[in-house]
Amino acid sequence: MNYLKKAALSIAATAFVAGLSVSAQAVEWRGWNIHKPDYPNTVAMDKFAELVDAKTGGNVTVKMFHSGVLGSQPDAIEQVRIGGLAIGNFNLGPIGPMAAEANVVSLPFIFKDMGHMHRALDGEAGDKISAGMAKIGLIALAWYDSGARSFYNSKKPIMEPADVKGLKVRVMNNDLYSGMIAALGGNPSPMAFSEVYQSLKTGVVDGAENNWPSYESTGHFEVAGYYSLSQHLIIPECVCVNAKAYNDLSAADQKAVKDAARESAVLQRELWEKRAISSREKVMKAGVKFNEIPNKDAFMSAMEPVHEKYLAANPDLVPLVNLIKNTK
Ligand code: BDP
Repeated sequence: MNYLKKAALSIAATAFVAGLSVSAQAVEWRGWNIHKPDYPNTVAMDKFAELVDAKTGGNVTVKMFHSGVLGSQPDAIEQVRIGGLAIGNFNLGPIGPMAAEANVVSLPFIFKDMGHMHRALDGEAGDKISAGMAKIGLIALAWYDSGARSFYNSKKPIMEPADVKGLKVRVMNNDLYSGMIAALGGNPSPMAFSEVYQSLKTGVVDGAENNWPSYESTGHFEVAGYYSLSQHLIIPECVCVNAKAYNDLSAADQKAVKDAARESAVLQRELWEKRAISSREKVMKAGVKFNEIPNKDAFMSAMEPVHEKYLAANPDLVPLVNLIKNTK
C-alpha cells in the first residue's frame, strides 16, 4: 500500500471512529406540550429546545410536539416517567396524584399570590417538591408560571360558595379538585383539557376553572361567558425530564440542559405576564361578564375541609404545608 492510500485510509478510520463516538453521544429527546403555537409555554419550550442544542453543541436535541398531539397530560406524565417521552412542560396539578409532595400546591388558596408561590418554589419547599418528583422518575429542571385559576361557567356569576351548588364543573384529574368542587356543593367532572370546549358547548358541563390565558386560548370564553375571579388555585408548572435520560448525560450536558430550562423559564414568566393581560382584554372585548368576588374568605372556609382531609390522610406532609404557609 502506498503512502497516500494509507493516509486516506487512516483519515477515513479516524472519521469513522469520530462519527461513531458522536452518534453514540448525541441524543434526540421528544418533548410534550399541551398548548397552542403562540402560547407563552410553547414559545418558551421552543426556546428551550434551541438553547439545549446550542449549549450542548448538538449532543442533545429536543423535538417538541405542541398542542397536546402526543396525548393527554396524565398520559404524557406517565410517558416521561417511564421514558417513552423524554421531556414535557407539565402543570403540577396532574402530577400531584403520583407524587404526594407535588400535590401540596393543589390545596386551594395555599399560596397568597404569585410572589408567595415563587418564593416558596425557589426555596426549601421547592427542593422538597422536586425531591418528591424525583422519587417517581421526574426531574424538575425549572418552574413555569400558570397564573391563578378562577371559575367560569355558562349560567351565572359566582359571587359566593352557594352559587356553585348544583353546577357541573370540569376539573383536572386530581381528587383534590373534585373534593374542592364537592365542598362547594357542585358536581365535579374530571376531564382532559382537550374535551372541555365541546363539553361546555353541549352542556355536558356548566363550567370549569382556569387562568386568563387558557380561558382565552381554548375559546372557552365563547361558550362559558361568566368569569368570576376566585383565584382559588395558583399551580406552578415544570419543565420535567425523565430521570434516566438526564442522568445518562455528561455533567457538562446536564448543566447545559438545566441552564437552558432556567433561561426558558425567565422568558416564559415575561411572556406570561403580558399574555395574562392581553387574554383578559381579549375576552372582555368579546363580551365576557366578569365579576370580582367580594368575600373570598367564604370560599377559603368552604374549601378548608379539603385541606383537613388531605392532611389527615398524609400527616407526613404537614411540615411541607407549614413551610409553604410560613414562607414570607
Ligand atoms: C392550563 C395548564 C395545562 C392544563 C390545563 C387544564 O397550563 O397544563 O392541562 O390548564 O386545565 O392552565 O387541563
